[in-house]
Amino acid sequence: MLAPKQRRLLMALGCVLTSGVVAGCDRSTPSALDPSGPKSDLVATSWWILFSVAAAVCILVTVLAVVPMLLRRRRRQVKGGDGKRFVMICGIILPGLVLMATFALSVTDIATDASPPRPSRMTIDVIGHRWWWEVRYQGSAAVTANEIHVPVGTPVQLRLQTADVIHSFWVPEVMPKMDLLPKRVNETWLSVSRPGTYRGQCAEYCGLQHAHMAFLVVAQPRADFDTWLGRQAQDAPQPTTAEAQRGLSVLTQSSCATCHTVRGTSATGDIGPDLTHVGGRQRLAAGAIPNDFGHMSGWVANSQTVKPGNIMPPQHLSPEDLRAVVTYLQGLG
Ligand code: HEC
Ligand SMILES: [Cu+2]
Repeated sequence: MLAPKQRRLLMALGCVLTSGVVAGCDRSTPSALDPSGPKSDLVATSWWILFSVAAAVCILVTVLAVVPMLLRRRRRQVKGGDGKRFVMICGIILPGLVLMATFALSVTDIATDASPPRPSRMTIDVIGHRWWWEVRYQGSAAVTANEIHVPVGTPVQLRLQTADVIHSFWVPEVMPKMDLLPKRVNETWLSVSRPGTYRGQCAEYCGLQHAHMAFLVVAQPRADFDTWLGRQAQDAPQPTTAEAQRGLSVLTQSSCATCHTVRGTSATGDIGPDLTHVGGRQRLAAGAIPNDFGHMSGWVANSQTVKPGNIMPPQHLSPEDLRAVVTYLQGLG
């Protein structure tokens, strides 16, 4: 029988272990062990190899430590051997071999990760801002924010830069982290093997709203992607209703235009996200809120309640102007 103190200790240990396992079962958080691309396949495979090696070493060492203790308890004679030889083999040679093998694995993985299997035909510039992502497609007028569409199964070249501090680009199911460093362009590539939407996140603490610096990677069949890109490259559609027309005037005549661009209008600011096709995005403010009339109105009226400390100040518009500008922006699909 266990003493009460030991029993309590055992129960506490059980709770810690099971809560760890249960937390790992949450499917809504993207996991690097759920790969959907060649780069994340590489990460997941090497994770499992390293985990198995570490687990095997852990079990071996535990057995080697516990068995002699049990034998001594039973007062059995432990055969004395040559201690030096044991230390030489199990303490130096064996760990050395294991470390060399895992090091070799990491180095080959880094080399494989560095270059795409096929040359990429498309380049996307991603610029990190506090606290959102600017996305530009080379060879196209398309500019978007916090939503990166790519054709499925095709390697895409990424050029990562930052407009302010260090950020880190991470899409757990698609690719490992890559930092965005001031005054530097970090080149990497990305390929998604299955159509779908994958959540990415800034993985380097960059200030107050770092946690609200998410983005989506949307992998589409080639034809859908081409349609999407063609539309994004166009100027904003002309307003068709009186309400939307009023919204356009509010946008171009108030402070919005000093920070935001809507291509095809006189708004050409470059502090905030390009709003030319903002109505078509799934979420606003780097994943913080869904993109619908209500959430966008709340954001424009006072984004500081949604994302305190972000660069967009509260906008003092009349209720009619607010409704008009949001109607106009929601119509920019
Ligand atoms: C001082 C600059 C500034 C002004 C003025 C400004 N904004 Fe912004 N806006 C920003 C920044 C920066 C962001 C991104 C904030 C973030 O996600 O952290 C933003 C985000 C947005 C977004 C969300 C875009 C997206 O894709 O996530 C909308 C919509 C928007 N602004 C509309 C407006 C409207 C309408 C006005 C005028 C009434 C306006 N803004 C005035 C800087 C500004
Ligand atoms: Cu960041």
